[in-house]
Amino acid sequence: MKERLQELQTEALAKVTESSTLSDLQDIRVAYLGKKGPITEVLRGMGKLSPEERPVIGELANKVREAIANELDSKKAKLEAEELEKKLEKETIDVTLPGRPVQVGGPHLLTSIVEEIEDLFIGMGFEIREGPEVETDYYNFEALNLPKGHPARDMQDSFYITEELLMRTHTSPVQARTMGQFNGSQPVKMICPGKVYRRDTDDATHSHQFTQVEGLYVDKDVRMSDLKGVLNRFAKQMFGEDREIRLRPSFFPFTEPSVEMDISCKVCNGEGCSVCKGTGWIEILGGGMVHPRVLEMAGYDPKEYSGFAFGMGPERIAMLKYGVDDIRHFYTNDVRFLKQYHKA
Ligand code: 2NL
Repeated sequence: MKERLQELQTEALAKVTESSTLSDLQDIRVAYLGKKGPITEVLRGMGKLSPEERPVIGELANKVREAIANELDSKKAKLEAEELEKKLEKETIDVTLPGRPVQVGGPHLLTSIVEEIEDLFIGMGFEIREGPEVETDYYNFEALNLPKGHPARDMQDSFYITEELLMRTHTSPVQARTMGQFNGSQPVKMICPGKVYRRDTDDATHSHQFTQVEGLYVDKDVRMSDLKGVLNRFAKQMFGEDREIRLRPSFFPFTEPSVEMDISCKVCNGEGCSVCKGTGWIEILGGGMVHPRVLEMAGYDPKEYSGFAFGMGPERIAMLKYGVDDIRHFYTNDVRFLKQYHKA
């Protein structure tokens, strides 16, 4: 029996040495130390031994069991350590590799232009005011001297929501609302930037949604020369101190008299070229003296108060300033277009 136990130990230890996986080890453990294993079998047969032999064999069996278990444990620890080492090696991170570039966004060209216009007029004492894009028929048309039946109110030209509600076609209703709030009690000096909507077919120069910045200055004794001075400062700050402006007579239902402002063409210096279509001048915006009926409807006495107003399209300003040839570039969001205008 002694020899049998010794044999078992030698055999088991040899197998442990040969084993190379954790599941091999588990198989060996079950085979030698399990309930149906040879050592258990030896111990079970101890009843047949003499009382002198029993403790000797018992002790030996326990030693053999312990020796095999120890060997299994230390081999297990060794295999686990090796496995961990392999895993760590596979997961190694090279911290010296250069980082992946991160795409950083920036303000949209249109946002930058609108902010530039805002800053410029804030510098001349104008306040910024915003209002709803869904407007009532009254503030969008009626209050601006565009009574029912006026050709500019054609259903075909505006996005109507109901008979009384539509997407605003200009930002002037924000100004009509502001004047109405003050109701003739104080001067108004404001600009209102924002989105406007018209039922146009999109092409290089038209977009069904575009941007407008309108300005309004109502006070006692405001004159056309004030309008000219403010617009002259705007044009020079926006397009360069070397630019000249001129005002031409025009027509808008909400101003009387009405004007359009041109700036001298920088491309040809007034000589005439393809950009200015041979005239030496480029149209920038429209404006005029607020129509007395518009003042009256908002609660301002036209005998006491006068005012000027103007409106411009920031897309057009940006197109002229940066040579953008298609208004749709502002709304299709091609990064190759957008990233050209990031300062940072
Ligand atoms: C243009 C011309 C204009 C106005 C806008 C205005 C507003 C009020 C009263 C009177 Cl509350 N006028 N706005 C006046 C003249 C021209 O815009 O070409 N815009 C792109």
